[in-house]
Amino acid sequence: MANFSVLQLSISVNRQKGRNMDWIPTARSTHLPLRICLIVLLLSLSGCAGSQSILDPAGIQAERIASLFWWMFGGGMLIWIGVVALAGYVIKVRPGKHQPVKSQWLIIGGGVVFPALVLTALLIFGLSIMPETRPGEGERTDIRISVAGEQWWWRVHYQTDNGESVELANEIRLPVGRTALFELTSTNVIHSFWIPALGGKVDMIPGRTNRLLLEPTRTGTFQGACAEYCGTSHAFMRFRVQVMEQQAFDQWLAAQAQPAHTPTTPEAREGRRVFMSNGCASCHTIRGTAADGQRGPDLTHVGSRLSLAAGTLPMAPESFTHWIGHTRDIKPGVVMPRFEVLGQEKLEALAAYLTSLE
Ligand code: HEC
Ligand SMILES: [Cu+2]
Repeated sequence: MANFSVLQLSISVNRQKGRNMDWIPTARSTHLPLRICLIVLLLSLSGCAGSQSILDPAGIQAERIASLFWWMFGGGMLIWIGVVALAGYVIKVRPGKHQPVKSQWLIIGGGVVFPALVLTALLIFGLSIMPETRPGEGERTDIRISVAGEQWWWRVHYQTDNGESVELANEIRLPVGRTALFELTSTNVIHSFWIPALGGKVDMIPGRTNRLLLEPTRTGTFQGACAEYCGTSHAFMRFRVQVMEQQAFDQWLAAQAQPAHTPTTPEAREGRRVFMSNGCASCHTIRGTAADGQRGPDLTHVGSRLSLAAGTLPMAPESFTHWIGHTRDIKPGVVMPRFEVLGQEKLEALAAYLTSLE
């Protein structure tokens, strides 16, 4: 946006100098579609970098996909330049001067042989990438994570070394340089699991288990999202991926496997009482307490998460009160009812309790 206003400014300066700049779009004379195109172009450039970009890969599989993209982009540019050059030539050339046989060869060569060769080469290159992202049966991997697509959040299970399964939600942490095998399922509609910086997207189809291998190459926080329209709040179905050093990852997973902390402050204790007596426990599990509901996310260590409600709100006590009091205003269509009736004091007690569940 800043670039756009600089452009406008320089145009108006040029106008004041009395130069003939009529051909350049100006703030007043530009057609609206042209201005919109410019804005969209500038804004879309900002999508090339950052934590949710395929052009800024942070994993082996994503690097392959990015290189496929650049080959296709470069090749496409060359062909485009060739076609434009030919079109320019056709405009210049005088009719009737060239031989029909030669132009026939041009049509067969450029219209049949050339595209067939280019497309075959691209297909072979594309297929050669597949084995690295699709694991074989029984392949050895460093960690196994199963992720189920819910409406509209992610149920995540880690398989620990001693065979335990640890449940959490909307967050995936991975050790750098290790291969992770994802087993992707759904019990409702079709979702699609996608971490652009780490690899390609894979659908989550009811009744099937799809598998995906990812191997991150650097630490950092990346964005994941559902890439298949799955209902009203599809756009709010996101998650964070944190790639960390092996030791930090081991500590984190060990902490996640523990039962919930017992609240220590009076406010947090009151929060736990409110939680247990208002039906929250019928939908949410907090390991180590009587709460064992399955409908919603496991909240045992919800306070340690990076975000709330599948990437919709930042992790903060205010987010808890805001979410619990206004679920359906924040995420239309969610199963969890709005608990505005509890009143601010009880909502704050709940927030104190849930924040303490680190
Ligand atoms: C009918 C089932 C149901 C009840 C009752 C319910 N919840 Fe939920 N809750 C859900 C579902 C489903 C989600 C996931 C919503 C989403 O992100 O799309 C959720 C999400 C949450 C989250 C965010 C979790 C995360 O990882 O992002 C919190 C916190 C939460 N609920 C707290 C509560 C509290 C406190 C109560 C009681 C006052 C409660 N819930 C009652 C179903 C329920
Ligand atoms: Cu979706």
